[in-house]
Formats: sequence, structure tokens, C-alpha cells
Amino acid sequence: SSESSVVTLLDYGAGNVRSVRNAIRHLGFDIKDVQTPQDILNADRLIFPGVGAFAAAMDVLNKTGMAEALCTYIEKDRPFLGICLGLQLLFESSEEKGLVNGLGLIPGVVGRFDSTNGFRVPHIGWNALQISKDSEILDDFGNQHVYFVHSYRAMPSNDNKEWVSSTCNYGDNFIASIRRGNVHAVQFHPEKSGDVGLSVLRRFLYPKSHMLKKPTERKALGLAKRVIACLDVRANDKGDLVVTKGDQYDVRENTKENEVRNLGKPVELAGQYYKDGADEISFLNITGFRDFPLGDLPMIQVLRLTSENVFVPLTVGGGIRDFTDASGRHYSSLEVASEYFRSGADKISIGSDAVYAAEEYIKTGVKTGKSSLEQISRVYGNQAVVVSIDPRRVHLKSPNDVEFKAIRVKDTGPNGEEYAWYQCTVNGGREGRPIGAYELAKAVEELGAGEILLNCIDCDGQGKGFDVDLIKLISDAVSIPVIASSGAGAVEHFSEVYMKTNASAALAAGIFHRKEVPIQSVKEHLFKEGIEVRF
Ligand code: 1PR
Repeated sequence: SSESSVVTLLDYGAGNVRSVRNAIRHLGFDIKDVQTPQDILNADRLIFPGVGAFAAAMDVLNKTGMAEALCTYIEKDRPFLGICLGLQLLFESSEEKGLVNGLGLIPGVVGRFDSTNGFRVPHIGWNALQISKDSEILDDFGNQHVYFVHSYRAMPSNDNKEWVSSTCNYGDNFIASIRRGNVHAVQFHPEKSGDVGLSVLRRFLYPKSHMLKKPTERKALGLAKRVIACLDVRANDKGDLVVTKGDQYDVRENTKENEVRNLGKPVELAGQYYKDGADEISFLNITGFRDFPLGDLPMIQVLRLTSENVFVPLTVGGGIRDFTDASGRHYSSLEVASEYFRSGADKISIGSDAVYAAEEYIKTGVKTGKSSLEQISRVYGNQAVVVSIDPRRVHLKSPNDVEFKAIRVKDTGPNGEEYAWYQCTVNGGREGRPIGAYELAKAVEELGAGEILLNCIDCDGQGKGFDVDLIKLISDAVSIPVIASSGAGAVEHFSEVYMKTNASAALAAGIFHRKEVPIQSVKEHLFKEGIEVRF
């Protein structure tokens, strides 16, 4: 019947709900959006993907009368699925901004992960579940990883044990899912957890359906090291948007025509990498520093189309900054980011603008709250903000030759220099700035970055391995996750970076685009080396 193929969605417009919508449609359901509290009470099944900050969400729910409707709906044991913040809001309160009251349906206080015990916060990535009771929507997949991205979590206790259906270990054993009767909520993102996640949603939408039990001989044990495929995107000289790939950031062919290297179409390649098992996909609009992304809508279109079929996290970077167009209309970086989130991005990545913000912060010691980095992380949470660093190695005879952090490096300089500092650049490596990667990383962590994408211009496209010295330096300096990037040429380079540094993820471009090494081979290799990966 038509009634049974409609799901009601509560979206208060604070972030990327496009992916949840796409996943629901992918599973054959139509979506009815909640406009009034009555729509909640009338729902056959309700999905509540909480996004943004706890206090802001409660504010909207209280003001609109939706908080009360939600409580009534849930107390009547009507079919409900909360996602991420949609789980946290069911609890009594959260410490996210002081102490804020939640819906109060489940005993417990939502608190922040403790990064002092060696676990990086935010908790970003694919982790394992310990299923503690019949959860209905999680049945049959206890052995597989699901995707989490959050800094706050609810803890199991004697008072809420009747609700808890699974936990996840990340320093603490926190609540990964709850279930009572028809009421479900998950801290992870089913819409971002690939096939496994889609089957969780399917179980909720079709409660009587029986899943085929897929035997999984590889058991998920904990947080997996991520393998990320990166697509550098720009318009070629004909004006078509292409995936390109640089050689130390030079993306032009070594021919008379000097054309922009073309390695494929962004949406198609992203779809392929999703099927091949990429844990995450990044798009970098590499001419964003000169072409304003909202003036140049193809990138937004790429995101929209990709998110229709790709159910793993998507990051987009390039051109996130304040901008005034030719007609004098001013766009804030927050508007640019919001448009990216609405179009299906889970995280945005800031390059050049974060360098200026860090320089200013180091100079003045003042957090103005006005930089794009600070504004976007305040509204969307720091887990949604990546800072992309594009450093270039500067060789030195002695570490005392510069005011920046210098280290002894394996690759000595042309005159046998044993030390180097890593100079940050802006505008796609075109301009060096008076700040090192080390100083930048520490500053942007304080300004609200949730993750660092660490490139290295010297290694980019060389296929000789990651810059282990640099990645070790940065991943030891910060307590947010670090993505190692630039230089992957063989599967061994991935195990090397994981064994010698504290990187949480490794990103590659060229070897995947040129089909030299399939993503699956990277994972098989890491698995053989005893490194946890998602299959
Ligand atoms: O400064 O905020 O507009 O952001 C611009 C973004 O575009 C930055 O994230 C910057 O890293 C990126 N970017 C700018 N120019 C280039 C270029 O290549 N000419 N690409 C560029 C960065 C580096 C990685 C690459 C890895 C792995 N590309 O993304 O994919 O090095 O490559 P490999 O595996 O082939 O070695 P803003």
C-alpha cells in the first residue's frame, strides 16, 4: 500500500540530511517531511537524523512543540529510528554546552570523550559493535564495522540497561545503539556505513523482512584504519570538470599542448571507489582559490549526484572562504560550507584560509571566532571541519636555522642537509607562507579543526611512499585524527605509515586513478600485516 512505503523524516535543517534522504529513497521509500508536531504524531515510521549541536537542536524542538510530540510518539512505542544526535537527544541531558536538558526519555547524561587517555577526539571512523541484546535492526551483522563521527557519547548504566542494545569501545564502552520495542536509535551513521548500514535501515523500514545471513569470516574487532580515495577536481581547458592528478602539484601534461591531466569523471570515479571498498571519498576543488565554488556550481552538482549512490562519508574542499562577487554580493565562508553540506558533504576541508587564520592566531594569541574554521566548526561541530595542509620540505643544516619546528629527516637535502622544516603553502602550493606544518596543526586544532589532511608537495604523485617523518611529527603533535596523504605507490606504503606513525587514515589518488593498485589489495595487505581494516 502507499501508506507502507512512506517514511516521515524530522529534519530541522542543521546539516547534511541529504544522505539519509538518499538512503531512504534508495531502499524504495518516499519521504514525508515533518512540518508540524501533528506530523510526528501521525507518522507510521519516523526517522530522526540529529545533526548539529545538542543545545541548538533542543532549542528548535522545544520552540516548535516537536519535543513534546516526539516524547508522546516514543512513549506510545511507535516505530522510531534516531541517528547520532537523534540518539543523544533521547537522554536526560548533555554536557555539550554547559548542561542542557534533552528529551529525558532515557536515564543518563551525554558527555565528551576524554582525549587524555590517548584516544583521539572526535571519534571518527569505522568501529566494531558489541551487541548485548536482540536489537532487531542489527541482527545478522555483529561482525562488521559501522561508521561513527562524534565527540560526545552516552554511557551504559544500571538505570538505562533495559534500553542498551549494543556498545562500542573507544577508550570507554559507550552506547552504540538502543532498542525498546519499536523504538531504535544508533550512535553510528547507517547512511554512511555502506551496505552494512543500508541493511540496518532496511530492517527498520521493512521490520518483517529477513536478511540473508552473510557469513563474515573476518570479525571486526575495533577502530579500523581508513583507506581514502581522493579526487582532485578542476575544469580542464575545454571547461569540462575532470579528475586530475598532479606531479608535485603540477597537474599539466609534459607535452607541447600542456593540457590538464584527465583521469576521469568525478561522479563515475567516486561511484567506482565506493564499490571497490573506499572507506571515505574526498573531493578537492583544486582551483577553488580562484574560482568561487558558488559561482561555479558543477562541484555542488558533483556532490549531489555522488551522494545518491555513495553511502560512505564524503569530504569536499577548495574555495571555502569569504567572498565578494563582481556584483558586490558578499558570501560568508559559512554560506559556502552550508551549501556543501546541503549538497551531501559530511565534512568540508579548508586549505588556504586556515593558514591565514593560524598565522593570525599565532601572532595575536586571540581567537576572534571570525575565521571560516571557527565559524563552521561552531555551527556544524568540529567533526565536520578538516584542515588540509600543503607543506613543502625546506632542507636545513641545523634545526636552529629557523624559528619553526625542524626535524631530522630520512631524505636528506641536495647538499646533504640532515634537517628540514615543512613550510605551509596556499593557493595550491603556489605561495609559501611564514608558518610550518607543525605550528599550523597545533593552531588549527585549538581553533576547532576536527581532523587534519596532511599532504606533502615533495611526495605528491611520486609513488615513493608517504613522508613518514612529517606524518609522525604531526600525528604526535595533535590529538585530533590525522590523514596521511601524498606519495602512495604500493600496498607496503600503507602498512609503513600505519606502523611508523599515529595516522588514523591514509589517502591516495594516483595509484587508484591509474588502476595500479586496487583498494581491495591495500586492505588485504593491511589485514595480513595485522592492521584492522574494514572489508
Ligand atoms: O586552499 O581551501 O581553496 O583548498 C584547495 C585544496 O586543493 C587544498 O586541499 C589543496 O590540498 C588542494 N590542491 C590545490 N592544488 C592542488 C594541486 O594538486 N595542484 N591538490 C591540490 C592537492 C594533494 C592530494 C593528493 C595527494 C595524493 N592534492 O589531494 O590527492 O597528494 O596524491 P598521490 O596519492 O597521487 O600521491 P583551498
